[in-house]
Amino acid sequence: MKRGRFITLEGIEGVGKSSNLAFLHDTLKQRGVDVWVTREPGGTDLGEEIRALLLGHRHDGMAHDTELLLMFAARAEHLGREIRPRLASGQWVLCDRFTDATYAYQGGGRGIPGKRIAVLEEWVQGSLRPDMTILLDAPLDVAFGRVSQRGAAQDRFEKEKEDFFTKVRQCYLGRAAREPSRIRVVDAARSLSEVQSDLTRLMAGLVDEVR
Ligand code: Z5A
Repeated sequence: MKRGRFITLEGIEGVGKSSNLAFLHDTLKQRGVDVWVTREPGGTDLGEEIRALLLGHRHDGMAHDTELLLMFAARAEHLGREIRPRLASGQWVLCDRFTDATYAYQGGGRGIPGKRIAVLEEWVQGSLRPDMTILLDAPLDVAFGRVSQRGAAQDRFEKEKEDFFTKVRQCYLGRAAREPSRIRVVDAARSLSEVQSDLTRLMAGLVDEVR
């Protein structure tokens, strides 16, 4: 049995992750791929409880290390209960955010050294890394302009200042420059149909690789 492919979707808020997750799912299904869609933090009962702690405002002053450890606690549960068994059974997994988000938000945004994040990455994931990461990238004003039209209440991360998201975006782009074959940058400032034609091409390449 061939191991399934592990695809992750990344970017700052408002770049269109949620909008394009359903599109990626449909595109893969149309090509005959059995794919499970999930998100981080979350994806399990315990992971969703941890997500509520991380995104809600009950613990607004949470220490940066606590935030980092909770991200990886949720990830350990997600990997152990869902992601690894599904990949091993041949199912593909499409995940809204994964460890690149930890490097970008807790590393770039909060300032935790990448080396410390790498220790946890190694501990929780071993050698498991996404086969492909799609980084939806857009300037802050474009992404935030879209979010502001949504008018929903802001979570603990969304409350951060512009400078925080500038560092998050720079960190994502720096990682993509260092790992261009895994992290594929898609210009998300364009229209949804232009973004989705790039996504279709990327998925077609991935499906062709395994056939
Ligand atoms: N986090 C972390 O810190 N460390 C970690 O390790 C992990 C996560 C795993 C989870 O939030 C938070 O957890 C996240 C980082 C942190 N916080 N932040 N910020 P999330 O991923 O669940 O939610 P989000 O990032 O805040 O996502 P979002 O606000 O829902 O944004 P989005 O999914 O990227 O955007 P969207 O909802 O698809 O699109 C926004 C609007 O734009 C919507 O009205 C669309 O119709 C519209 N849109 C989308 N694309 C286009 C285009 N191309 N043109 C025009 N309009 C568009």
